[in-house]
Amino acid sequence: MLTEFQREAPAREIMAALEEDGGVIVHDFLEPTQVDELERDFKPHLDAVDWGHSDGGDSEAFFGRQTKRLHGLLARSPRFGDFVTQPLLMAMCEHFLKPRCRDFRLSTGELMALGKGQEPQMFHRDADSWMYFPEPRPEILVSVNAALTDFTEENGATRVVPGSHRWPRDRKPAQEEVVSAVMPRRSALLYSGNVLHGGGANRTDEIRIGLYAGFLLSWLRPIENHLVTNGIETLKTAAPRVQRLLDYSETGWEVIA
Ligand SMILES: O=C(O)CCC(=O)C(=O)O
Ligand SMILES: [Fe+2]
Repeated sequence: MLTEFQREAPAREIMAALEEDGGVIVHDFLEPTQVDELERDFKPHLDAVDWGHSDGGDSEAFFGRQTKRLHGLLARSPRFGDFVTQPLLMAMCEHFLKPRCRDFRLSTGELMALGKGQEPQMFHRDADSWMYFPEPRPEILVSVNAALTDFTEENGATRVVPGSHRWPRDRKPAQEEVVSAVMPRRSALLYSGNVLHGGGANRTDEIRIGLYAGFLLSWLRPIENHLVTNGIETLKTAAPRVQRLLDYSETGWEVIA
């Protein structure tokens, strides 16, 4: 099961449930104005690309055909900086990542839109992007998928297999072990990089939009090169804590400036 919390719940209770089940739902995670502003900022960028377009890799087998995936999100919305540094996410990183690194980094920020006819995504573990990591693998990645629209059973709510972050690699989930992260707009799914999950099928005319951020041990290489996807000017003017999370440093970039 996925335990559901209000954002005001004690962080240690949320982290304990996340540790136990590999995922939790947090309601009212985004402020009403925050979700409106993020949606407004991203909309023209989503509208500008075709379905099936992913600017972070073109593996249709993994992402699907009726989906849009956008990166470089700080350049598209300055509010993305507040999103990725909000206290509950930082508490999650402190809890799961800080014991294994001096700091943590954003691996990637991704806007995940699922359109009509999107097929269910294969179950996977996001931390498998770092395949070479020795097993049993500790928590190296923890993520949030925040609902910019309602997530329903019909429109593609993320499917999660609670407890599977502790399963042997080859164990497959039975149907009754799968839970859909059904949640209203403004809620968020927090989950372990080791938990089996995948996007659901969208059998509606609605577009389901999730705002994803994955946080990684600072000594592993992020999926996204934030300097390239966002551009130097965006990172140069970001708040210091956002710069640190996106691994911006003063030196190096001037050679291409
Ligand atoms: O769209 C979703 O709900 C999840 C997508 C996902 O897990 C992924 O692309 O890694
Ligand atoms: Fe995933």
